[in-house]
Amino acid sequence: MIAKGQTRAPDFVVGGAPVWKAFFDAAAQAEMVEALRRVVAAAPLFSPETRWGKPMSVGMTSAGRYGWYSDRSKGYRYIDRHPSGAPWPPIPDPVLAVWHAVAPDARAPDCCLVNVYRAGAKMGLHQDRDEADFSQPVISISLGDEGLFRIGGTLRGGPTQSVWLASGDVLALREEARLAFHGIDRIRHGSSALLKGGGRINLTLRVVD
Ligand code: MD3
Ligand code: FE
Repeated sequence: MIAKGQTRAPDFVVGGAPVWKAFFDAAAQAEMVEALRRVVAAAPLFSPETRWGKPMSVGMTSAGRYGWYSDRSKGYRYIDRHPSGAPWPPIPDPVLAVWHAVAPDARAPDCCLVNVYRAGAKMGLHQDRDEADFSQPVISISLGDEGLFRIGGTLRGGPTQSVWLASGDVLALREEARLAFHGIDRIRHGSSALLKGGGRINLTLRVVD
């Protein structure tokens, strides 16, 4: 469990984004996975379609007032209900605790996007710009198998840096990193024992409005 107001200096910075390695321990990671099982039971994973009609390889759902969604007809956006019509479940407390620990001055997040990477899943380089206020950070939490994260600048095609993100790692995207191009090139399937059958979960906490 993360104490509110717990602070720790980041371990390093990549592409302007501070990284905290193993911000929380294996017991806290398992607690978070249990909370996420309840989120997925209320709001089942789906594979959004890109703007071009191709299903993404990452399974997704959300918690909070808004969830991220995409389909061929309307493209990328936030919606206030799961595609089934059910309300999004609340953001679990242990997840909120991480936000308040690393972004104490930010507004409360209103979306926790849950990305599930099974063997072979990846996410191409993109910017996150469907939110209204880029002065608010995005906080990323990694769970399970390691993922190779790539981050560049605010222009597509510029130089990039890569770093492996492991279970319990936390990343803050703010200031110049908030609009950086970023993605996940590959997963080291089976590198963590946290999730039965392997896989990687990434949570991103966002202020949408
Ligand atoms: C840099 N997720 O959900 S987390 C995403 O691991 C997303 O699932 C990846 O990119 C994942 O949009 C990367 C790191 C991350 C998250 C949000 C960012 C980096 C970011 C927002 C702005 C800049
Ligand atoms: Fe992103």
